[in-house]
Amino acid sequence: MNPTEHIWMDGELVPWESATVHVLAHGLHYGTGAFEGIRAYETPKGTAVFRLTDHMDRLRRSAKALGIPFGYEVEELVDAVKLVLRSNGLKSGYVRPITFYGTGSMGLNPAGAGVHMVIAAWEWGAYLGEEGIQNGIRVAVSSWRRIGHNAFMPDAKGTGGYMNSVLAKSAAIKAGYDEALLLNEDGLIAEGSGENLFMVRKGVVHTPPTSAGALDGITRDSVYSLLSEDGYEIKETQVTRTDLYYADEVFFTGTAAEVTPVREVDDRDVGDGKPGPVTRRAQELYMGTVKGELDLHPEWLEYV
Ligand code: PPE
Repeated sequence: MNPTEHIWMDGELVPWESATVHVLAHGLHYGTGAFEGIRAYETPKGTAVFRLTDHMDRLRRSAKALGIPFGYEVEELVDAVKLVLRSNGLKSGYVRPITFYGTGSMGLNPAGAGVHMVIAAWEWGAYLGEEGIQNGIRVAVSSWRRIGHNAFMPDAKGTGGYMNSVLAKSAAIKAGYDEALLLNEDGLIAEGSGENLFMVRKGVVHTPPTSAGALDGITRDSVYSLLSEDGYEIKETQVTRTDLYYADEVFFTGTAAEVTPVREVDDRDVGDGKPGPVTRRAQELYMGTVKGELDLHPEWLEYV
């Protein structure tokens, strides 16, 4: 990770090294926080942050669901992100807003702990490798189940829930795969450790619903619209592990992962083991849109 110059912390820019938190912060002990992952791209009209307002609105929603006080207007945070990008001279990059409980209270009840809001940005290349974007990645169904709606909130981006993703990701890497695929308690596909899943079978594109334990991904929503507007039949469907073994194409979507083809599931080739035409089209449409080369959804680009 390459440090940048400034991080925005509770309303002001501070030097990267000074953006620190006390070791007794509530969020550190209990995972009481919410975060976002956003990307900014260089476009012909200058740097644009992709669906910035939608990301900040999801942060507000996550905090609301988790009961964390949110002392900002979404617009103020949108401006803060632009300031962070400008002050660091970043033409493109990854933006990480996070809100969490700080010090002032120990024990599970967070009342009395201050709430912080931080926005950092840095350059971040292909999340699952450039090779993965080109030729696809190898994934395996995890022995860890995706956190369920009875115990936590898979569709809120709460920091504590990510221990579930970390366990699944680490086990997958240790076993020699690139990424983990998580089932929910009913054995249906939820999502990857940090990505949503799409599957193509008999010409129809499917993605699991949020009720199956998937995050309401903004890339998922974007790719859904782009493919649908491009004429593809696409729907939210419950997807089983076997569906993936029979699928013609599988791909992941996410801010960090963008559109990453999956070439193997559980040591079985997906289709003929190479990224298929729908996956390629999704990549073209998505990357063309975020980079402002296609003018399909100009409202998604928020210029710095
Ligand atoms: N599911 C999970 C669990 C998830 O973390 C992400 C984003 C997605 C789906 C896709 O959501 P969206 O980015 O709105 O399309 N994961 C973020 C963090 C990854 C990380 O390693 O940290 C991201 O992609 O920025």
